[in-house]
Amino acid sequence: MAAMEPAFTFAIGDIHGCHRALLQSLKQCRDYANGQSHRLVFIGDYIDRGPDSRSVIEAIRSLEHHDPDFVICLMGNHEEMLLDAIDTGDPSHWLSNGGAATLASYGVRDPQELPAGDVAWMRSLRLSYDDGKRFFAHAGVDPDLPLDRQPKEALLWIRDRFHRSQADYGRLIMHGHTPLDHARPEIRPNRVNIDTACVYGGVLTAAVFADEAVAPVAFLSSREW
Ligand SMILES: [Mn+2]
Repeated sequence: MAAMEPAFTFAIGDIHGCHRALLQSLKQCRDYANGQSHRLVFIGDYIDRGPDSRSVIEAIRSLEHHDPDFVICLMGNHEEMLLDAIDTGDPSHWLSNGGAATLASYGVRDPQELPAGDVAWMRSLRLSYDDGKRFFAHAGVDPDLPLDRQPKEALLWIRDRFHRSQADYGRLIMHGHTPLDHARPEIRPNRVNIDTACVYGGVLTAAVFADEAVAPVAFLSSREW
């Protein structure tokens, strides 16, 4: 039997090792839900650049472990870069995109030394999530393809062609991946970008969904420092 629809869904943007902002954001979500059922959808990019990727992974895995039906964890392109570093033996691309901060948070010098459990968890992450009203993916979607035939490359990496598109997908696309300047999410008729650049001095955003409305009914934001 499918799990009952929760009263609220919270979609949380790119975290990038900002553990303190994540804890604040989770508290804001709990306070907003005020004891009512809620689902958490993490948009990916848990690691890299910020101060404590290891604790971010630990916190999110713990949430998922305790409530697997109501915690949805998407893969980001940074998780893919880490996995590629391990699989190819060449970490240069990952390291040039903030991977060193992740290694430091684990106290290791080589991606091969990362804990097997955390690496397996990253491999297990889903690429998208469709709740019937919204389609969640880290970077967005290829506007020329149906939602059920999206390539991994688009879901994890796409930018301009998706950002420019005014296509009606039949779902509101919820995404991150491209950091925004003004610490405010970008709201368009067909998509909402919630990467408010936490790790660059912005905020971590949680979009709130409730009732029958397709669009977010609120945004909660928290800062790292
Ligand atoms: Mn990102």
